[in-house]
Formats: sequence, C-alpha cells, structure tokens
Amino acid sequence: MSYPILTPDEAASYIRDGDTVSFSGFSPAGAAKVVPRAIASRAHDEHEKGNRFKVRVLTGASSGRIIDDELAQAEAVSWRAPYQSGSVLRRQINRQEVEYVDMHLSHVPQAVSEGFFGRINVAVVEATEITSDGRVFLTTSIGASPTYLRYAEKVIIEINRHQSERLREMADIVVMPPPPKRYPIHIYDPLTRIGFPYAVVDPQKVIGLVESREPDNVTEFGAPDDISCQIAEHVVQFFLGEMHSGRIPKTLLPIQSGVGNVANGMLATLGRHPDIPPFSVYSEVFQDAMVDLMAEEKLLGASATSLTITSDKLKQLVDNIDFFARRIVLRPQEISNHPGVIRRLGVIALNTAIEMDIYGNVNSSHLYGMDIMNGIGGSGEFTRNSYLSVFMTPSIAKGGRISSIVPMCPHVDSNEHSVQIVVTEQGLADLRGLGPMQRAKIIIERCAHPAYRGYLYRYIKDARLGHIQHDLIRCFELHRNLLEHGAMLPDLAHEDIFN
Ligand code: 0RQ
Repeated sequence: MSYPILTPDEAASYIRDGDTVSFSGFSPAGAAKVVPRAIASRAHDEHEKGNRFKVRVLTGASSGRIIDDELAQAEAVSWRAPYQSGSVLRRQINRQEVEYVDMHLSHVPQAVSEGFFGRINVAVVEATEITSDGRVFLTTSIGASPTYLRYAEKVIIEINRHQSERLREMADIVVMPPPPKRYPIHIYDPLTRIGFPYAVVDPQKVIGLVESREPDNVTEFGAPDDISCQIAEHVVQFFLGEMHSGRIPKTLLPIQSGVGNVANGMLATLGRHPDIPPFSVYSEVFQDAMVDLMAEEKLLGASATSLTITSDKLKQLVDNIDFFARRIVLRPQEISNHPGVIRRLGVIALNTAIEMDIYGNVNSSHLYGMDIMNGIGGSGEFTRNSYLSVFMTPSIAKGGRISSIVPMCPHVDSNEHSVQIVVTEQGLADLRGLGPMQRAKIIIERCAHPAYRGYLYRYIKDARLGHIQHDLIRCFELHRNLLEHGAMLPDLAHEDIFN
C-alpha cells in the first residue's frame, strides 16, 4: 500500500474542533512538529472567523515548543495529559483555561487502550519510515506512540528526513495486552530486549504522510552550579558508604535520574567520580550527560524511552551508532517506567523535589500546593518501586525567601512511605528505619538551611502530640507568608543568608 503525501495544512484540515489528538514525543525528543504547527495556524484562522477550535492533547510526556508553546499560544488546547513543562501552557493551566491531567507516565498506554480518555480521533507520529504493511520506525523517542498508533481512529505520519534511519537500532517495542492477559516482562538487565524495532499501525487508518526536516530542539543544561555539586557530592559519599557496608553491590545498581538542572548535574558528578565504578541506567530520559559518560565507558548501558539530547550530542551518537546502539535500548514508557521491572532490577531513583516536609513527604509538582510547575512525570513510579529512593533539592530557593524544607507539604507526589533518602546542599538524611519524629529531627538538622532550622524546631516543639506531630493552624504558615509577603519568613534578613 502507498500512502498519500500531504502538506502540513492538508493534514491539519483533518482535525476537528473537540478532537482528541495524540502526538508522538516524550520531551522534545521525537515530538511531532510540522502538523501541530499547522494546527496552531488553523486555530488562529478559525478563531479570527469567530469559530471555536480547540483540541484535547495527549503526548508521551512533555513535548517540544510547538505543542506546549505554539499550540497553547494559539489557544488551541482545551485539555492536556499526561505531563508538560512549557511556560505558556503552564500559565493557561494555572488560570484554569486548560484542563490538565497530571499522571504517572506508565499509566498512559493503559488509560488510552481501556478508553479512560474517550476515543483518540487522530494520532500524529514522527517516524523515519513507514512500510506498506504498517511497520513504523520511530525517531528519538518511543513514549506512548506504539499505543497511539494502535488505538487512534486515524493516523498521520510525519516522516522526518533530518533523523537517521539507524535510530531504529535502539528501539525495542512491545504493546502490553490488557488485563487479565498480561504476562511477565522478561527484563533482567537494563539492556535486555523483548520486542521489535518498530511499532505497528493498520495501514487503512493512515490518512497520509507529511515530510519534515526539523531537529528536536532540545535545550542545553547549564554547567552544574555549586549547590548541585554539593548535593551530588553528598549522594556520592552515601553510595560509597553503602557499597562499603554491602548494602549496595560493588558494581552499583542501575540508576534512574530525574529531570532538571540538579538531576543532570548529579549524573555528571556521579560519572566523573573516581571511586564510583562504571554503572548502568534504567531511566526514562537519556540525557546529555550520559553521552560523554557512555563514550568514556563509565556508563555501561542505558534503558530509556527517549533520547532527550541536544543536536551536537545526537550527532555524536549517530556518527558512532555502532558503538551506542549496542549500549542503549529505547522502550515504550509503559516498560521503561514499569513498577515490576524497576523493583526487579533494584533501581536507585534520583529525583528532584520542589520541597519536602520534615517527615519526608515530597512535593515535586505544585507550588504552594496550587500552581503546577511541570508534573509528577515518572518520579512517582520510580520512587515507589526502586531499591533506594533519593530526593534532592537546594535547601532554599529565590535567594532564601523560600525554604525547601517545610512543616507540611501542601501537595504530595511521593509520600513518606516511599521516600528513603533526602538531600540538600546542607547534607543528607537517611530515613530508613526511622519513625516520624526521628525523621523530623534528622531532616531539620542535616537538610534544612540554618536560617530556617529554628523555625522548624519550634514548629514541632509547639505542635500537638501524636504519632506525627502537627499544628493544623500553623502547618502552612510559611506558604501563607510567601503568598502574602513574598517570603516564608518575612522578618529574616535574606541578604544575610548567603554570608
Ligand atoms: O525557579 O525557574 O524561576 O529560577 O523552581 O528550580 O532548582 O532549577 O529545579 O530544574 O532541578 O527542577 C522539581 C521542578 C526541579 C523538576 C523540578 C523554583 C526555583 C526555580 C526550578 P526559576 P530548580 P530543577 C522523571 C522525573 C517533576 C518531574 C520529575 C520536576 C524553579 O525536577 O519537574 O521528577 N520534577 N520527573 O527557584 C517555589 C519552592 C521552590 C521553587 C524551587 N519550594 N517554591 N519555587 N523553586 N523550589 C524522570 C525519570 O527518568 C523517571
């Protein structure tokens, strides 16, 4: 079967107001590009004519600028799942102009296949090739695309000529059957392969192909700052201690690394440390820092669902694909983030918090419990199921006006039952085996910034006795102060905090 070639505008004309459109992409990696841009321009035109035109948008996780910025800027999004990290969309969500479903990423394929989101009208998926019998070779991410290709009513394929066809050598794709027909996932090592290098679509559903030549446009992280380096050093010392005592094998365990500046810096520090042995990664995103570590053979192998790397790093990888393709496996997000596999491999999860409370509950998604930052992403499924779950954050933010250690988190993504180790630049608190009040003391002593320790000690001293001590009148006092006065402790001389 041969497929019609469409212009982006022709492809966009198949999308109707109110449709649910699922786009490929996990982060900017492998994101659909030219069709969502054409949909944004169509939305402008329709709005100028006074017509309503908004779509419900699904992706693998966050997406490129075109979906979360341009499409949002065109006011073309009514509903969004499962994760986002764009400033335009974030504002619209926080003004309640867009409904946002912030969810565990491994749940997305099941939510789609079981119809939890209703029908998927159109899937727009970036690929390097589609064969006449419907095999689709994806580009830099797998994400939820195999599921979107299977369950969408109509499909548009963006053939991206910029991307190397050899990217398929890293793909390992399976789509799980629905319960109760699920079977064990036979992954015993981050590099185990269990599937095929392509996703599958019914050729009859394919409306047509659209040509593209756009790179992924992944933005570079800055060099890790002093605070990130101090956090990383605490984590490295902790790992060395655990390896010495035998609680972590001498070969280390597979590492999962979260998103953001702190996480990227952490990975680079871990890789460069002379006493840390070469290790492997079982994570969600293959990030810039991993390319060099792999080239230096400090990183032995990596499983992920996306290659979220800058153009230079992608070129380096493609130029040396014989080397890298044997060391990287890209899987659907249902598998990369699968609780059973994470538990089996004994993954060490390293994620970043916005804030944590004195008992070890972590908020990684909502400022003051109200405004979304990005979302929970994969942090929850890794934290809950890993061998060791670590959360990192600088102890203060915004020049000291905010403490990242608070009496109670107004929103919790990962709770005290799953979080084991918390780290700031001040130090590391190992919470394993500790009751709530022991946790509170060690977190305040080791992790809180000295300028906030007094307040936090007083908080527990004055709180109501219970298994967990709290003062329900004052537990959000710091957050209320921040909203009302612009600082958690308005009387604190913030300029002194760094002196
Ligand atoms: O504000 O942008 O105005 O400067 O929040 O803070 O310290 O640069 O944090 O880039 O490392 O991201 C949790 C958001 C951290 C990210 C989060 C302000 C601070 C700054 C960003 P500015 P940093 P990072 C799956 C992993 C959830 C998803 C996830 C994230 C901005 O890591 O989205 O983990 N995680 N996926 O000033 C108000 C506070 C604040 C605060 C910091 N307490 N209150 N603002 N900021 N603390 C990956 C897998 O592989 C599974």
